[in-house]
Amino acid sequence: MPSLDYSRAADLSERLEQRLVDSLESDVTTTRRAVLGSIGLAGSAALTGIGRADSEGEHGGGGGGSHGNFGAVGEYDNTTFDPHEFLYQFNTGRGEQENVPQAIYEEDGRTVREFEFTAVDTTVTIAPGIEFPAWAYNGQVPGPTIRAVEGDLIRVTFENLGRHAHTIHPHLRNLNPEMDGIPQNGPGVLDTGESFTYEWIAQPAGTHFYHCHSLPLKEHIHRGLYGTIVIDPDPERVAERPEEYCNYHASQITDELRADLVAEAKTRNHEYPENDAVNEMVIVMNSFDTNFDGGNEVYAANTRAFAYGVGRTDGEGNWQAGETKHPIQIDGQQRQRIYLANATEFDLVNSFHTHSQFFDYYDHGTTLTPTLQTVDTIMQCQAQRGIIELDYSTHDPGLYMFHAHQSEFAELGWMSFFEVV
Ligand SMILES: [Cu+2]
Repeated sequence: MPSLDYSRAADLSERLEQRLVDSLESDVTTTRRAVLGSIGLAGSAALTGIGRADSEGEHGGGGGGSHGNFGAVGEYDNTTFDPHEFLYQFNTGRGEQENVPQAIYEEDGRTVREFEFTAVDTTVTIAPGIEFPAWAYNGQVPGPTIRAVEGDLIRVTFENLGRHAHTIHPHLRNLNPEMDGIPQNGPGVLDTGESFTYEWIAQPAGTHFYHCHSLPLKEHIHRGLYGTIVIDPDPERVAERPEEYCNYHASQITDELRADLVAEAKTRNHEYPENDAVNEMVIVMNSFDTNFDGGNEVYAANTRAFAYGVGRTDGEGNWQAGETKHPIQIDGQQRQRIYLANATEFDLVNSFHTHSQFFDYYDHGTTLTPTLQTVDTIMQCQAQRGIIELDYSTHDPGLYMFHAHQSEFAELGWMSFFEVV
């Protein structure tokens, strides 16, 4: 890819990141409006930024000039949460993630996928040097991605080790109100030290959301207590009841359509080899109110501002060892599937836009035929989610941007790239 100028892309990412970090550090009352208009803020006397745990003063030279202070912001120090690893961490009960104790076994003829969740108070790094005081499931934001097959039993043993009362509320078709994870039902909220075992039937197939339902709701969510539940369709059930997975009446289902739906279901089900051919990723759009004024200062895909932006490289797709900020590298010949959820608080909607490519979208992921075809932008309300399927097989290798098309969200961290190789 000799014609591609990776360093120019890196420069731009760094300028945006510099502006964001400078603004967060320079004034505790920074609002996102101030960040966006912050030319004059760069390099101003640094007050203590809220939530800034590490103040090593790595900002030499007084912040960004017109070309930014390249390298001054740089890489993330904290590697306990890696947004690149998070993309591919699906917890199915088989021990995928060290900090998520899990097991898979049969019980009364049903597959049980069991997980141990713990709510803790912690800090998460949202931009280089900027830490946010979070409440988190198993210490990470977003919380661990749970993955099950339609009809399985998901058993979550939940212990609250945080200083506030929490719950886990799943967006699933849940027949037992005791398991709904709200203050009014079942165990209600769990105080510090309390625990409860939630049991949910994995239904319907789709991309779902879970979050704490304690009050005030907006605070418990925006602090970080949320994650996704991916429910894979069961191809055998799809063969029996295809009309439940598409926008067709049972009388309109032909043998051909049925076969197509079953084939699609196999590509979505992690227990079928057909699924191996698809590159699957989880992206949670989230945001952070660093000064607790009820508006967000930082936006991200999977928590870290610009984590999928362009860092320094040799220009041939080889990122240097230890780099924590780089594009999502994908094989152009492989089908790409993104399980996308919106966990943004305070703003009504978030969005996902791809450059130079159009995609199919499955709203809530509950259908096997697209609910939107050939679009390059979708929006999601709070807690809305869906599946995006992308194909770059006809594209030249190189950098393809994707970002929120609320342009201010993009400038405040929610801007990313695929690197097609
Ligand atoms: Cu909570």
